Amino acid sequence: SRSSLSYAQRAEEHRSPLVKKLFAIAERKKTNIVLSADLTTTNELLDIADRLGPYIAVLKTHIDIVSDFGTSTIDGLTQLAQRHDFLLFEDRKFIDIGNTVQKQYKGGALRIHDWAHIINASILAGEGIIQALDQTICDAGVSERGILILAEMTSKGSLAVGEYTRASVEIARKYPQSVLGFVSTKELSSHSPAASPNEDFVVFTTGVNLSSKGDALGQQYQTPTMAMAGGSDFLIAGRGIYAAADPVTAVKEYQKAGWDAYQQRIRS
Ligand code: 6AU
Repeated sequence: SRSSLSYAQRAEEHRSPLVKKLFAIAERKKTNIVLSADLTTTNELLDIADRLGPYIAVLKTHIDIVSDFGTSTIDGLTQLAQRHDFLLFEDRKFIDIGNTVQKQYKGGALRIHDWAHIINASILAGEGIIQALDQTICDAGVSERGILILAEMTSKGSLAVGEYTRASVEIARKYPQSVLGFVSTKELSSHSPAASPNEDFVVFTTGVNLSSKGDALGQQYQTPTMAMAGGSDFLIAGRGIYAAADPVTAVKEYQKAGWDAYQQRIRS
């Protein structure tokens, strides 16, 4: 099955140039860590990206929380992504009608389409949101842009479960050009028949922490080992890494835990 294949094997078979690049980075750097860099100033964001860049595959931003956001924020991130060989994922969680999300994605103050390789979106509004983002990506003709559908959420009492999660998978299958996979707590697509025999969605799992079970505002965590055993491909961790006393030591611990669990999975 898909989860016993290596990133290198999956890179070879995958139709998406962006997924090929992502898997190649993971193999080269031996990391499946996505740093959730939820820092609120440009200096702090760029500093953590520079220090932890060598150990991560993807840097995830919430660019709208950066209080002094500007061209230097984006230029800095883009340069560091090239220097340290990682991709940029803007965690904007698009959720509106198609016409609005196209404007939020392509232009506006944040110019997300210009610099973020990966974005995420919710299907609460129906298929039209994915259609709209897919259209923007396909029309722009830039191959290195993709969407993750937010099929579940890690917060307590999340309503993104059951039929909603199943519908996320069904919609993802209709947009193979732009939908790379999911943000979810576990692998989802093997439970229902694939539209194509080559289907290979990438699973990004958030709510990952080595030492905490949650926070005071409803976040719920699992460990890297649990997430990888559940079929995750990339582990998103934020406070567990950047808020540690020594973030470099912490990111190396997450990198090792994630990589060991991955190797164990492809061996079994
Ligand atoms: O490791 P943390 O708890 O410090 O940060 C988790 C990060 C945050 C959340 O906005 C995000 O992951 N997140 C997401 C994403 C990535 O879409 C979905 C979700 O269900 N839960 C979650 O925490 O930046």
